Amino acid sequence: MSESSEAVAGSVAERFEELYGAAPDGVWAAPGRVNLIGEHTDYNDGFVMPFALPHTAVAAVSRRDDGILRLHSADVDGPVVELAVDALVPQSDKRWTAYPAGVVWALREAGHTVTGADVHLASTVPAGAGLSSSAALEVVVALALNDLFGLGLRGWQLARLSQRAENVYVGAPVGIMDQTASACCGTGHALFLDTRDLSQRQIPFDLAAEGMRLLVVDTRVKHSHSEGEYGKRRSGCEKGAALLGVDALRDVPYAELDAALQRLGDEEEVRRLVRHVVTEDERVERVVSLLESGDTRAIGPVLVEGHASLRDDFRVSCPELDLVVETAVASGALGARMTGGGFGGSAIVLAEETDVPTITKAVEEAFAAAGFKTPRVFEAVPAAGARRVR
Ligand code: GAF
Repeated sequence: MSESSEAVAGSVAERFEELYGAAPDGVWAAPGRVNLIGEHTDYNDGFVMPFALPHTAVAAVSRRDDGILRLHSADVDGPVVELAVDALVPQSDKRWTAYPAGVVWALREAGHTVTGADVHLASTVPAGAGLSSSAALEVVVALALNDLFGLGLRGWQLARLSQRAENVYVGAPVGIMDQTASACCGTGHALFLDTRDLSQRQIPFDLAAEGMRLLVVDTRVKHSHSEGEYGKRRSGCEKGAALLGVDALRDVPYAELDAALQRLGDEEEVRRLVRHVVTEDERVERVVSLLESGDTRAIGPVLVEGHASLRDDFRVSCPELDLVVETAVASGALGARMTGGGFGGSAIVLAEETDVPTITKAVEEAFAAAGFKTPRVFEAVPAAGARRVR
């Protein structure tokens, strides 16, 4: 478990003062996430169900009114980077600074008055682990600027602007899930989100009370969304929607999936993508109703089904993620699946509390036997969304 954001706020503020010569106006935190179910559905206007991790990006920030944006990160070697807010150009920056600078750009592009800032960031969200470290960076900066410039934007609006920063400024074609999770999740709950209109419902998700645990297994295979495979899946889904004459794959009813697949004829790849998205939306709805009826253990097989669909139809898994799922299930887990975009990153495992040591050991041994890097395993309990901590 990482140190709480409230506990690190003091040292982040001190470092800010060393760097910039005065105490920050405030300190904010925004979490990473795991997604319980609903993968690659968000850019198809579908359903997702993430929850926030205790790991956060923490930002000490002061407002400036001279058009200068100064950025520093505790997690990246290098000096303070200084930029002019009116000279920010999409896709001109390939460094980490593109995430916070992209948020400033997106706010200004949307007509909000943001006249500069000094920012020092420190994050405990593992980077490249499929746990939304980038979204946490974006959302924490968006929230700080929202407060400091009195913009009055709601969580979902900050999520939309952060997504725009990532899509246009950074150049990664991601959906809206990660930013909304970071901005809107709540302690002890998973967020059932309709990505079409961002309507949401907080679903109580307290596994400990029922004698269960949710493990995150970071395979330590790094992934990145600006690389081509994510974008190819997204375009394939858009092609499927166009061929079927719908706005988004969300509009293909589950009951009409077979007929839709037939209409796609010999478009084999598009058929697989469509099948994943339509069945995955149905799985999210099934998980919501199981959780709401108190049948939590029964979500396990749905998670495993979701993994098979991501592996075989959507083809975004990798040998390490498959090995976590196979090994965890073979050693008694209730369910397991990859989480996030895939191509590396993390898997989640739902297990009885008493089975956690056996499952963890089995996964570690299987990784060693396969010659894979030692995975990082930790327990995830739904934590708070973005907030001011100081
Ligand atoms: C990544 C993206 F950022 C999300 O928008 C989502 O598409 C996810 O992959 C897959 O569900 O995390």
